[in-house]
This record gives sequence, C-alpha cells and structure tokens, in this order.
Amino acid sequence: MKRRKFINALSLTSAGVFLSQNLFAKKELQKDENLFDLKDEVKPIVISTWNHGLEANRVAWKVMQKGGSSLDAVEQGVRQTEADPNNRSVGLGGLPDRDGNVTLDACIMNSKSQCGSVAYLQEIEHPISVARKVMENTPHVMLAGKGAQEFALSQGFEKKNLLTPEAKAEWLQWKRDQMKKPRINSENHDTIGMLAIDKDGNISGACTTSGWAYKLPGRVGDSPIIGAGLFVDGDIGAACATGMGEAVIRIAGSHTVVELMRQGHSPEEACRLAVERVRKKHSDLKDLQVGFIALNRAGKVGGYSLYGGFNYALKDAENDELVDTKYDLDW
Ligand code: SD4
Repeated sequence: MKRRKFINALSLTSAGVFLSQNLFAKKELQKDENLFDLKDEVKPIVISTWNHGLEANRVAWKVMQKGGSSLDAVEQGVRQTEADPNNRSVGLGGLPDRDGNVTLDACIMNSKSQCGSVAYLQEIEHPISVARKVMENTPHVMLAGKGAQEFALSQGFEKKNLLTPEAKAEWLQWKRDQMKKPRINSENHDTIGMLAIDKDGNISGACTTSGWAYKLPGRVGDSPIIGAGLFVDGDIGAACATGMGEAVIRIAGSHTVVELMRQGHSPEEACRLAVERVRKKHSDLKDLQVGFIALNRAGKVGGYSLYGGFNYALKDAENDELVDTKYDLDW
C-alpha cells in the first residue's frame, strides 16, 4: 500500500473506531439510565447469604439507622456471625481443615473500589476487621497466612483458639467416618456474604468464612478473592458468592455478576446467568452448589443458585425476611 493510501486508510479506521466508541459510550449511558432509574431516592437495604444473615442484617441495619456508612454496617453485621460459636462455617466455631486447623478467609470492599482481604488466617476471631485494616492501613489488598496473622497482632487483635469443643468433636467424627466428602449446602453451609447500600447511595460488601470443611491444608477459597467471592462497583452495584469456591473462582463469579448488571440485567438475572456460566464450565455438577446474591445501585436485589436450598436474608425499612432463591437443579 502506498504511504498516502495507508495514512488515509489508517485515519478512516481511527475515525471509525472513534465513532463506534462514542456510539458505544452513548448506548451504555442510555442503558444505565434505563436500568437504574434513580429519580427516586435510594432506600437503604442490606442483604446477606443464608439464614444466619437475619441476625447479621439486624446488626448492620442498626449501624445504618444510627447514620453509619454501609461499610461500617457490613463489617459490624458479619462480625456478629464470626463471633457465633454455633456457626460451623464462619469465624469462631468454624470447622477446621483436615489437620484440625481453623483457617479463615475474608474480604471487604466499598463503592470507591477500595478493598482489603485476608486468606488462610488463623487464631483471629474477626478476619473481616483485619481485612478492613489491610484496606485502610496498608498499600496492599491481600495478606495471607503467617503475615496476615502478624499484621493482625500488630493492629491490636488478639490470638484465640477458634476450634470449639463441638467443632473439634465433629472433626474427629469425620476422621472416624473415613473422611467422607462433606456436601456444601447441607452439611457445610456456609459463608456469610453481605451487601448494603446506605442513605447516601454508598454500596459496600463483606464476605467471611472458614471455607470448605476438612479442606486440604493451605486451601484458599473464593471468599477472600476480590472479584470471586465479592465485588463492588459504585457505578453499578455489588455481588457476593457462596458455595464451592473453586467453581466461583473459575468464572470470577462476583465480578461476572456485576458486569452482567452493567450490561442491563436485573440482579436476579445477572446471578442466574453467572450460575449458567458455572454450569457450562463444569462437566460434573454433582454436589457443586454455588449461589450468588446481588444489589444494584438503585437498591434492587436478587439471587440465584445452581441447586435448591439457598436463601438470603433481606432487611430494609419494611422487611426483615428470608428469601428463597430460584435455582436450576434439585439435589
Ligand atoms: C469456600 N465459598 O471457601 C466458600 C464456602 C462456602 O458454601 O461458601 N460454602 O469455597
């Protein structure tokens, strides 16, 4: 191609790209305006996974009622679950790995895309608060293992034995049962993921778990991974995940849900499409439970799971309830 022709072709192509980019931007904007009708004031709402979310939501709600931010609300909300010794999958009382060590994963994120996370943290009761300290007091997003524990101690957290006698007894029984694989959702539920929007329209999310019971030592799930277990985009909304973390990581689950909302899908439909993607990427769906919940910036919420039995707790000025999600498969 002669030089002039090449330059002309180039400028035509660039003009085309510029034009289509502009059209695209316009289309995106129109879509957003349709999707998020923000003419009405956004009403605060908090949702969280599973029935332990009911209590946690009430704590979060009180924080927002007193004028606290959604970030404070989700942190305080899930701390309630972390401190509950009767909960076998979060914080104190969580079931250990196959060697009997309780190892915790957690992360937190806000509307400004600020986030913090801890993985494989041991002997600290409130990983969510350590994750928040990582976000606020370090230049990093994620700390793991011994370093995460040392950081927690340096921030004033105290060591505590998290393996309660009851959880220890269950672990020993599991060993006697020849290490059968626990089924997520019926024997091993579950992570608490919480999403909230406050009166100022700020969205935040938190996710905390002791992970897959009797996992291989060193295993880290989706829950501390920004984009997998939790994702927040202040322009769009937020999502979090529960279930088989490996499957959630493979599709960057929570980020996928938020991107689907960006494309114009409702929270429930975005969660359903993410579940569909998990189905497409796995040939063996046996015992592969995953569930997502989502909240958009207009305060609309939804959820969806692969198998039945998943629910989320919802709290706003009028409601305090457990919502069963739609799902694809029966157990
Ligand atoms: C994990 N997603 O560690 C967590 C566990 C969970 O339902 O949510 N179980 O894989």
